[in-house]
Amino acid sequence: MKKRALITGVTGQDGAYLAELLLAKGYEVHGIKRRASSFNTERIDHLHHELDESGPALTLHYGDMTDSLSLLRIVQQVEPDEIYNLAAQSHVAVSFEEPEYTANADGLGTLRLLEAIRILGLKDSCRIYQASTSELYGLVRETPQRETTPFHPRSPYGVAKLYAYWITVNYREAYGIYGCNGILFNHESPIRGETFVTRKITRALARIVHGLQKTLHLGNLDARRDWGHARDYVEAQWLILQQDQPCDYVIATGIQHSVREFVVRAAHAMGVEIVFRGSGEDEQGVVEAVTAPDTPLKPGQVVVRIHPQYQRPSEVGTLLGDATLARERLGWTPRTSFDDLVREMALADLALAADEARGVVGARHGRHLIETLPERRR
Ligand code: NDP
Ligand code: GDR
Repeated sequence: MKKRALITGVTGQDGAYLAELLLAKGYEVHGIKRRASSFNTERIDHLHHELDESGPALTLHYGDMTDSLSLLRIVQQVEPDEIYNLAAQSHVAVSFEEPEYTANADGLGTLRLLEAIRILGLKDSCRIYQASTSELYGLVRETPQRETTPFHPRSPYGVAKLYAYWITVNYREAYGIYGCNGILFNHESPIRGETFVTRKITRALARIVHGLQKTLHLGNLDARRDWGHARDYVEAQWLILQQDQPCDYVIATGIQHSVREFVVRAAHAMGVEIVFRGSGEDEQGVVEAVTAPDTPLKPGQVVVRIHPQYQRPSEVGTLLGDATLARERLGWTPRTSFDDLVREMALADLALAADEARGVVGARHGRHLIETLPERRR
């Protein structure tokens, strides 16, 4: 019997990598997508459209984390062995502008799924993974952060995720539901959303190199993050649900870099040279990047400007995780180094910008994933 998994947020970065991983492991995979006025399945189209002998590799259901009835119907219909709750309004800065929606989707959405499991009598057959986050730590009380570090979220997003964290723990304690939190630190990839800082940097620099964009505007260059690769992190999500006992785990690399360092590494991977001028604190500060004189890439000057629009009302200045528990109990360690992550993102976005410059329009997100799929699914 194939195991059945339900992924909320399957159209997002992690959803796409996780769907691919579970399909490769032989799961029957179902995903929830929401109705949109334009296509929103770009990252998973290569999985969704492919057929094997037993039907579509990935089955999609319309639903929304703010709509209890749709969630109840889908959980009843699919009867999953494992639910991965990845759906969320996941942008920290946006959560300051849409705090109520963020609380509803990210906080109450988790409650709705847990209630569906309970009401439908699936508590002994269905395990649930909750996509918790290092944003719970916010104003850090201990470095590095581990499972026992006190929480102090700094955004409506962080606060909504705090509710989701605790309601998962509560349903585990109150009803014996197998529910686990993965407290994941930032993880990125070539299919990362384009408004998160890493992808914003690689997209913009690549477009600048190809003459498609002039300037990159950024906020706090001195923010420090523990960045890993999404491909490695979805493996941890799966491992977390395979243990005898449910538990909560920090997933991180244990290495920290600043946004400024990310810019420099990405520029280096693209053969352009960054010259910093101005300070991160100075809103008028200007950072200039000049293409190296010997580079075959388009010569000229690249300007990175610090813009107050990208500063947050309350910032999380530094995050650094300690994933010792995950290493000891799950046997999980990150495989991708920071340099390899940056290089992979930089090269993918250079290729994308080159296509754009040539006027090629196509399935942008799915492309690199397809390359990692087994032959039969291509
Ligand atoms: P993305 O923003 O790439 O994906 C979010 C997904 O949630 C998308 O599929 C989105 O759909 C869906 N979604 C948003 N709102 C709703 C809703 N109301 N109903 C149904 N679906 C909805 O996030 P990631 O893949 O990067 O992250 C996955 C999860 O992990 C999120 O919960 C995030 O908060 C959390 N997380 C992420 C980390 C990271 O560094 N990436 C670190 C720690 C936690 P659509 O495509 O239509 O927008
Ligand atoms: P984060 O990721 O807030 O950590 O949340 P993001 O990439 O948005 O920001 C990281 C840091 O970079 C600073 N920054 C900028 N950020 C953005 N988006 N745009 C800019 O122009 C910019 N300039 C500087 C930010 O201030 C911040 O300090 C991500 C999301 O995936 C969450 O869902 C997840 O829970 C956490 O990671 C862990």
